[in-house]
Amino acid sequence: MLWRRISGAKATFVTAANTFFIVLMSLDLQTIAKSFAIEGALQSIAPFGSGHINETYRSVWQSDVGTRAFIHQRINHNVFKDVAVVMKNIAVVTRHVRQRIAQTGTSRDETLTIVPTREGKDYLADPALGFWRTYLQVENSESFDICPDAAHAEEAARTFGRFLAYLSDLNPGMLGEPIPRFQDTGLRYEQLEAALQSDSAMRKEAVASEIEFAISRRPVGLLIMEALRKGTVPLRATHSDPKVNNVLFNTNTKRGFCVVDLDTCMPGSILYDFGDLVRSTAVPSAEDEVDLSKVHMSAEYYSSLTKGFLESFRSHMTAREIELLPFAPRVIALTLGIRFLTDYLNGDVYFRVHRPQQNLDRCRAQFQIVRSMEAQQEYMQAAVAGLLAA
Ligand code: ADP
Ligand code: GN1
Ligand code: MG
Repeated sequence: MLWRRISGAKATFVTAANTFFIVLMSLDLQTIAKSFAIEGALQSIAPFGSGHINETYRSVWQSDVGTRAFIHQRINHNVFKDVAVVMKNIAVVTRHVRQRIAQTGTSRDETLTIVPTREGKDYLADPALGFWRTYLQVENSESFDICPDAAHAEEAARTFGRFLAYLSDLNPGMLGEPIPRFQDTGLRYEQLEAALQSDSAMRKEAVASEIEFAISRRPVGLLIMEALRKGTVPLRATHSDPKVNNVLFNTNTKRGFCVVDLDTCMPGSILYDFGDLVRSTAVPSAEDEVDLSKVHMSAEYYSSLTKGFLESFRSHMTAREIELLPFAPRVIALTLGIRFLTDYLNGDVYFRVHRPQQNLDRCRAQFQIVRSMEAQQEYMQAAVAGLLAA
């Protein structure tokens, strides 16, 4: 398919052989950008961000009122089968958060603003070009793939905590499940099993120790789902992808003020959100780091994250949520490691890869994070207790 070839060319941008595709891509991108209700003249459009799932571009427009930037995203239809559910959830969440910011929030917080198509729809669905949406670019903002320091960690957690607090009175039933059973670690084990059975990419032999690792940690892996199932932790409206690069910081004040990447907002446990925040933020190495001696959870970052999160979300939490809080990062690192391993076994069909074995390296790094968290479990519990007592 033409668009696939064009997208593939994006990664190898510079070679002369790709020029033809780059020109076409930019024409298609212009068509896409111009399908949305934006005033003025399009000045430029270029790739933006570094996510594993969607493709993100930034465009700049000039009009009578000045220069404005927009974010265009191609929604990954392989991952998000029902784009209508994704976009409805985002509309519900942003409306709710905007109301809460106005009523109770600090004035510096913002949320995403969907820019409709010229037909007034929340997204563009085109048989050749795919599914696209557009947001206003949040001005004066920056995000970090690797958290720069403990102060940013604390601020990221405080910002996610505020976001969850805004959502705390949204009936989770108002949200659909854009990816069914997304948070369910039990399902991730089932998917690993299925991948092993079919061994479609014939990679099973190489990952015996990773499989053994995953199986040996199963009881801890199921902790959050069991609590949800028994009803000992509540089902809430959650973000479900609170990576550190999904919080925007103000470039001047350095304060967190906007949570983005709302594709996976859905009913679930906030333990998943806290856990994912810690596993992505408190590990100051790349997600696919191959030198495992560099991969560990920073106790300092963990404490800062816990402090920031409790500060803004503590008043909404139940006793059981607090009890499980120090275990959540371990559950989520294990779960994500299993997801990377499964995708590696399936031949890299879900997470975007830029080199062979990247998903296996990502899996190994997550399992190394699990080991690091296991070694620091007592500290993680004591830090929560200490902060609550303070
Ligand atoms: P992905 O699902 O691929 O991670 P995101 O929605 O997180 O895509 O977008 C990628 C990056 O683009 C984010 O990490 C953030 O830095 C930036 N970004 C996304 N939306 C906006 C926006 N509306 N304003 C400013 N930056 C944004
Ligand atoms: C994906 O879209 P992105 O890159 O923020 C994934 C998350 C993983 C994350 C790991 C819909 O997030 O679940 O935790 O990669 N998103 C989806 O980096 O699967
Ligand atoms: Mg993202």
